[in-house]
Amino acid sequence: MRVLVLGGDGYLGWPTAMHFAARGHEVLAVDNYLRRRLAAETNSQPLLPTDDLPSRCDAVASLSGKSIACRDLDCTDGEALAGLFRDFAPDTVIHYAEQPSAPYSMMGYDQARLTLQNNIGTTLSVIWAVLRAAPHCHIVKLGTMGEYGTPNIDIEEGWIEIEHKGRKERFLYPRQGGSLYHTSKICDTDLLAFYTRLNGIAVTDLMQGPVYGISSDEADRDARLRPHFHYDDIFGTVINRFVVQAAAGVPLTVYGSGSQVRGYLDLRDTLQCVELATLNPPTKKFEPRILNQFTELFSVRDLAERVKQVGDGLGLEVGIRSVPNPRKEREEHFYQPAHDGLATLGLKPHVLSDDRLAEMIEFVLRHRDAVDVGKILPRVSWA
Ligand code: USQ
Repeated sequence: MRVLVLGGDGYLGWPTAMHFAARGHEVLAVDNYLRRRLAAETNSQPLLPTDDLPSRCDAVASLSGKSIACRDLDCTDGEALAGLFRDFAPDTVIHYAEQPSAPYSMMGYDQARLTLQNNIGTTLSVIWAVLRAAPHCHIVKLGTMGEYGTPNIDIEEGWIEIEHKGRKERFLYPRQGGSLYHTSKICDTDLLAFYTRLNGIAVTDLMQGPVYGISSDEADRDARLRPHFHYDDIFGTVINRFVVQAAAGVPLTVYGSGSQVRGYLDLRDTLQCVELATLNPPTKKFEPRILNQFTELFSVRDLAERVKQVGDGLGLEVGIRSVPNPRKEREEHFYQPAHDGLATLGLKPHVLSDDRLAEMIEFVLRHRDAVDVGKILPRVSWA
């Protein structure tokens, strides 16, 4: 297949490009390095520096003989993106080209505007590039479980049937984002649903939970192929942050009571899920397929205790502290999201084992000198 990866420089985009190239697909990775720029502006650089896309594509070619093409392009530029679709004629576009951080989106007006303009702008450009230049291309879009929030009823996979005054209708599941970032993804889903309803384009919207992990099978081959790994309060996700905190001797930063539950997954399972979605396009026309993408539920407190237990086993003395929650989120809440769709397509989850956590902590210990503890405490408040 011809696979276009938008956001191909990112934590998930780069391993995705390598994963598809390793399986013989023709891959074009596109990025304008927005996340790198925002990380530099907010002093949130990753643990280790990473090369730019052309250098990493060269490294893949010399190590494996597989080629990944790359382009520096702003995906909000609809004309340029449509031109790219015309030239490359993708069978699938995997759309990660978004500002991915909830805290960043809550910093102030400029960051709020950038998040909305970039995220909704890229999604609109992708839809129009498909309509204008590649009408049979399947859009695989990375959404987020955070679109649903934490409602006091079971969360379905994207859709819910509601009976009201004796009549029934099927709707997109009600959404309530916990940050402006999550709200931008809700808008993306609405755009995708609207244009699918109108034009019958093929869309899969993957509602993903927080991802953890340092590497992937392809990235393990060489240090130059590792994706960037954030542990700061803005771009780092919670398990990655706890692993670095344990290695650096900083007490784990549990926000509030730590009873918040989310659905987590290993980075390698993101790759599996995206591949399963790509190889099995949706069968219903005029409706996006929505799949909930996570493998295990944990509370933040459970995670902190797991990381502490594994870290202590490695001879570290890991502390846990409750810091005032900088976010406005429910801490005590019901959480029961369905996630059968990807399992039905064949997902074989990697669970969060003690070995996996130990491997991650040991990796960070080898790079302990690169940790800047000034990036750990939360700097952005929702208030
Ligand atoms: N948390 C802590 N301590 C920390 C960091 C986070 O207790 O040091 C808590 C947060 O309050 C939250 C939970 O851990 O309750 C998850 O936070 P996170 O920072 O790992 O995840 P989040 O900001 O929600 O965003 C991440 C990715 C985003 C993706 C989302 C999936 O950055 O791109 O969409 O996970 S989800 O959370 O399901 O919306």
